[in-house]
Amino acid sequence: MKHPSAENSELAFETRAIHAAYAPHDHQGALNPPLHLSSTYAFESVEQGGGAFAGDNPHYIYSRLGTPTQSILEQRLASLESAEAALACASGMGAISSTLWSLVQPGDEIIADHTLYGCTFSFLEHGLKKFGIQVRYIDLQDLEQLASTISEKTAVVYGESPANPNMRLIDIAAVAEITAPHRARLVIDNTYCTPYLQRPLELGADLVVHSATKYLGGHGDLIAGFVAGDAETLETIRYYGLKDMTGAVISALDIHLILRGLKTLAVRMDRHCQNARAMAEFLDAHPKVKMVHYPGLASFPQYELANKQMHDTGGMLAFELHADRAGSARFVNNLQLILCAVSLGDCETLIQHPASMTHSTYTEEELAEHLISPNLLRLSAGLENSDDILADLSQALGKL
Ligand code: 4LM
Repeated sequence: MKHPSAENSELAFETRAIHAAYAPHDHQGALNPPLHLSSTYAFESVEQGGGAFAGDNPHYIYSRLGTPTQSILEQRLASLESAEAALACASGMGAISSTLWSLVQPGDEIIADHTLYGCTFSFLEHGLKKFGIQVRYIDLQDLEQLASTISEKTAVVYGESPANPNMRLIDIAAVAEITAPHRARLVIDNTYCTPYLQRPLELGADLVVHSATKYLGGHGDLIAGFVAGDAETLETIRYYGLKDMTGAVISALDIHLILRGLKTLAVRMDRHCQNARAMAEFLDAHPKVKMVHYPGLASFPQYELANKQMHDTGGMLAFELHADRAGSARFVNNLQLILCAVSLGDCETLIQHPASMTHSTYTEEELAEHLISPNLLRLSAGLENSDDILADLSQALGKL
């Protein structure tokens, strides 16, 4: 009997997250794919090796280009993101930088949304700009501004939805429609949603990038990333962006941990969403809270767009207190169960202050220009019982 992993496109998302691209019976019944701890692969002859290098035969060559276990992970990730191909990398920044190095050359422009994760902003602003790439930051919610800014010089349109940290959404299908007639490729960072909640390629994006450090790993014990899209572009990113430009190669252990994390992604995401919604509703009703940014609240300005393009409203939220920066810091310091830490998508509920932590790569002026409030706090809902999380928020708010 053939395990259905080989013909997996008919299976549901949750099933593919567990079975896609791997048949245990082809590997002595091992439920989990064996790890290949080999940096190099032996050829039977010079001719076979030369053929592998020339791309004439599919032999593994050297682990910077991929390993058998990595191929399973990449096929599984591609299946989940509805992509032809995927490339696993050593970090989210490794995936983003390998992708962008592959798509741009001096004289090109990147149009990026106003709000980006701090190191992505820094890579564009302090990295690529040094090499003659123009970066224009616009409000990707403003479709007229995009239509009047995009030109044949634009190599990439880049955004996150929801954006880290202020939760602004991009109407991916509408942006894709404007981008499609141009040479520009639309790249969406889907870290906050995971493919369980949102699939940008199905909405018309060309490439999707991820920090797999977050929900995909899910347990705060690895750093990894991936990019997915059409097979031809992915080949360029693997054999140029990653192989030659960044060398951001994922480790064997991290491949295993992501394959393990993917098996529980769907059930974890459901709980992350439930807990985030409980926190958002609790904070929204609290007199000491000025503003809550969560796509699942009816007061969220893009509530309808969230319902249209996301299957659920996610595990992340941001909020501001009726307090200054020092007061907001005191609130965080008074939390007991909720931990003050960057990163997101872990089992533990985490809180952080973007202006001084994840987004400290922006100057004070840049924070304002890029719509990031200096007093904003960001919460990543964990998997604890929501009563315990709400009790912790409540006691710390009580001390304000
Ligand atoms: C954080 N984020 O926000 P690696 N894309 C997005 C991200 O949030 C991140 C990356 C890429 C945080 C890290 C400290 C939307 C990271 C970069 O950290 O390189 O896997 O991903 O807390």
